[in-house]
Amino acid sequence: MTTLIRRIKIAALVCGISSLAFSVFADDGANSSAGGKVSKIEIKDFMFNPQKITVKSGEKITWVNRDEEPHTVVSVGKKFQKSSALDTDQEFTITAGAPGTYEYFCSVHPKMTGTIVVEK
Ligand SMILES: [Cu+2]
Repeated sequence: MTTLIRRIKIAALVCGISSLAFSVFADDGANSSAGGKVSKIEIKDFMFNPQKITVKSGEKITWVNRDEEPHTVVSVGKKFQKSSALDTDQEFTITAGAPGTYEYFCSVHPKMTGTIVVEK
């Protein structure tokens, strides 16, 4: 019961957020200089793993959903492009942009949070 109510509330939240996704992250000269390094974050058991990662600007970050439940990756403050709802084994990739600390969460399960630290 409570889960259902939570989902309805979250659905409303997602609708509010969904329209204006813009990207501070992409557009950084096609990231070729970083040597194509990709950091992977697994989504499993309703957690982002690792929950905190440090990458260099220009590197790629890929999330993959290993749960049976759909999850999303949404930047706090819309600092980078949000994912669609990721089904099982579906991936989402961004390119790290300006140095800084970026918090994100799953809009379906807002208690799921993670942090990306981008270094120069
Ligand atoms: Cu989730």
